[in-house]
Amino acid sequence: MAMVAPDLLAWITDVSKVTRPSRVVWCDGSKTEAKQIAAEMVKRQELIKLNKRVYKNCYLFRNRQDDVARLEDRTLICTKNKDDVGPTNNWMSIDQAKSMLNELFDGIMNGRTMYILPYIMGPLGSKYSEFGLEVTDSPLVVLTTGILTRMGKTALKTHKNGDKFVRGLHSIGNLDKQNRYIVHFPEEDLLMSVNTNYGGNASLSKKPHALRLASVQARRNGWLAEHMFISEIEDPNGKRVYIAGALSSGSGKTNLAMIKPPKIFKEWKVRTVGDDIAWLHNHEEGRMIGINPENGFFGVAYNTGIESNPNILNCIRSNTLFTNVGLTKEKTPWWEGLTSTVPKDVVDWTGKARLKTTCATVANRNSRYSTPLSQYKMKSVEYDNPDGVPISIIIFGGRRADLVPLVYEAYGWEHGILMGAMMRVETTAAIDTKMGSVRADPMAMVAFCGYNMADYFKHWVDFYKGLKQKPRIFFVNWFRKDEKGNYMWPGFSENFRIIKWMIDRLTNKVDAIATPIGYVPKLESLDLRGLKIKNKTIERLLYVNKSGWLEELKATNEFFAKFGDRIPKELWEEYHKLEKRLKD
Ligand code: GTP
Ligand code: SPV
Ligand code: MN
Repeated sequence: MAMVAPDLLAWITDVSKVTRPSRVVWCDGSKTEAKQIAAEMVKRQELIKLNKRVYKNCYLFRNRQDDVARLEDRTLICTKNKDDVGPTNNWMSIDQAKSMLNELFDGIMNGRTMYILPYIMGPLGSKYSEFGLEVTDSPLVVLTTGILTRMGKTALKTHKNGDKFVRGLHSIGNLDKQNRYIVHFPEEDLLMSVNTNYGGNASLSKKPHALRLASVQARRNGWLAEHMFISEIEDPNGKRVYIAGALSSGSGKTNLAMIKPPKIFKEWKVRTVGDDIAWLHNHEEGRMIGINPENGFFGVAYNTGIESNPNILNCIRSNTLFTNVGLTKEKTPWWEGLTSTVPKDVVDWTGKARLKTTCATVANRNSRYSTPLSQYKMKSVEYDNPDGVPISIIIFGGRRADLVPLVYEAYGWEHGILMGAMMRVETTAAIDTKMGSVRADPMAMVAFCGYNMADYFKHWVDFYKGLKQKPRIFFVNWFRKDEKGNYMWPGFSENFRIIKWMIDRLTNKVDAIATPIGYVPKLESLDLRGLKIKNKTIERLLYVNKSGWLEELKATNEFFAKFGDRIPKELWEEYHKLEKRLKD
C-alpha cells in the first residue's frame, strides 16, 4: 500500500519481529478484498456462505464454544498507579503484563497471515474522530472491522506521521482460555488481545478502543466516551430531538435505537444514529453534541424478529456476518424469535443437528449480526455528520425484575448523575459469567470505563457543569416481572410511549408525580391508546417501594465505599437528599 506514514511502519516492524507472520497484508477495506477473504475462509471451512437468494453476500461464523462473550476476568487495564484504574477494573503492572504478553505473542503468527487494519472511529473529516491501527491474524476480525468501522485506504490517508494513533495487536493464538487476555495500556494508547476470537474481545476498535481507551482520552480532554445508543425522534411537525441512552450490555440499546413506534404514532419517526457507543462533546455554544464512532451494528440476533425489531430484518438480508446462530437446511440463519416455530432439521450454533430431547437453544443467547449502518433504511442522515447531533435527553437503564420503575426522571442534573452512578442491573449473556445476578453497573460502563470510576463520576459532574443546555436525565426499566416471572411491560415498540412522555416533559406538556426517587408519570400523562394493559399493572410498574429503595441505597453505599474518599461530594449530597426523601 502506497504512502504509509513512517510511524505506522515502525510499529508494524516491531510487531512483526515478535509475532513473525508468514505473510503481511495491508487491508484496503474494499468489497473485493472482503469477498476474497471470506472466500478463503469458506474454502478452509471456517465460514459458511449463506443462501444467496435470500441472504445476499451473508455468512455464518461459529466461534469456539468457550469463546462467545466478553471475558471480564481477563480484561486488564495496566497503568503506572493501581489507584488509577480503581476497584472495578482488573489491574496488572505494565512490566508484568508486557513480559507475559511478549511471551504469549512470541512467534504466534508463524505460518499465518498478519492483517493490518487502518480504521477511523467517527465520521470522516470530523474533529471528534480518532484513527487506529489493528494488527490481527484473524480474518473474522478483518471482516467484522470492515463492517463496523470506516476501515482501509481512506482511513489510512487521514493519518499524518507523528499524529497520535491507537495501536491494537490481536491474535487468535490457540484459543486457550487459560491464557486468554484483553489488555489495555491507556498511557500509551496500546491494546493487546490474545487467545480469543469473539467480537468484543478481539475487534479492538470497538469496546477496547472506543470505550476503554477513549474514556481515558475523553477525561483528559473534556468529553465523554459512553456505552450509549443515539436515536433521532421526529414529531409530526418535523421537529427532531436526539436521545442518548446507556442501557447495560444485553439490555435493549439496539432495540431502542431502532424502535418502530406503535400504529397510533405513525406520524412519528425514529431513526438511528448509533446503537452501542456515543462520544459526547460540549459544543462551543454549550450544547451536548454526540457522534457514533461506529459504522455498523453488532446486534444481538437471539430474540430479534418481526415483533421485537422489524426495522433491522431487511438490513440483515445482505452483506451481513452472523455469529453463533443456527443454520437451516436451506442455508439460512435461524435463531429463537426469528420465526415462531423451530425449522425442521435446523443445525444449532455449535454445528450439531438439534436433538429432539435437548432443551438448549438453537442460537447462542449472545449470537450476533454485524451489518453496515449505511444500508439500514431507518438510519438518520446525521449518522455520518462530522459535526454530530445535539442531545436533549439522556437515559440510563438496565434489567431489574423488581424495584426499579418503568420510568422516572431526575430532579436535576446532579440527581441524574447519581441515578446513573447508582445503577445496578442483572447480568446477561453478553458476558462470560453467570446470567441474572444483580451487580453495580454505573452508566452501563462498569466493564468499559478505562479509569477509576470515582474520577469518572467527578468527570461527569464537571462535564455537565460546563454545559449551558443540560440534557434532562431519565431512568428506564423494561424488565419488571410479576410473581409468575412474566414481563409486566410489553416492551419493544411500546417503549415508544415512554420516549414520547420524555419528549413531552421537555416542553412541560405532561405532568408528573414527585416521588422520593424522582418524577414518575401521572397515569393519565402516558399515552396508552391502543395498548391492552390494566391500569393496575401500570400503577405497579410505576410504584416506588421506599423500603426497597433504602436497601438499594445500602448497596450503593457499599459500592461507593470501595472508592474511599474519591466519590465526588456532589454525588454524596444527592445521595443524602435521596435518603432523606425516602425516610420522610
Ligand atoms: P449489547 O449489544 O450487548 O450491548 O445489547 P443491547 O443493549 O444492544 O441490547 P439489545 O437491544 O440487543 O437487546 C438485548 C436483549 O434484550 C434481546 O434479547 C432483546 O430481545 C431483549 N430486549 C430488548 N428490548 C426489550 C424490551 O423492551 N423488553 C424485553 N422484554 N426484552 C427486550
Ligand atoms: C456488549 O457486551 O456490550 C456488546 C457486545 O455490545 S461486545 O461488542 O462484544 O462488547
Ligand atoms: Mn447492541
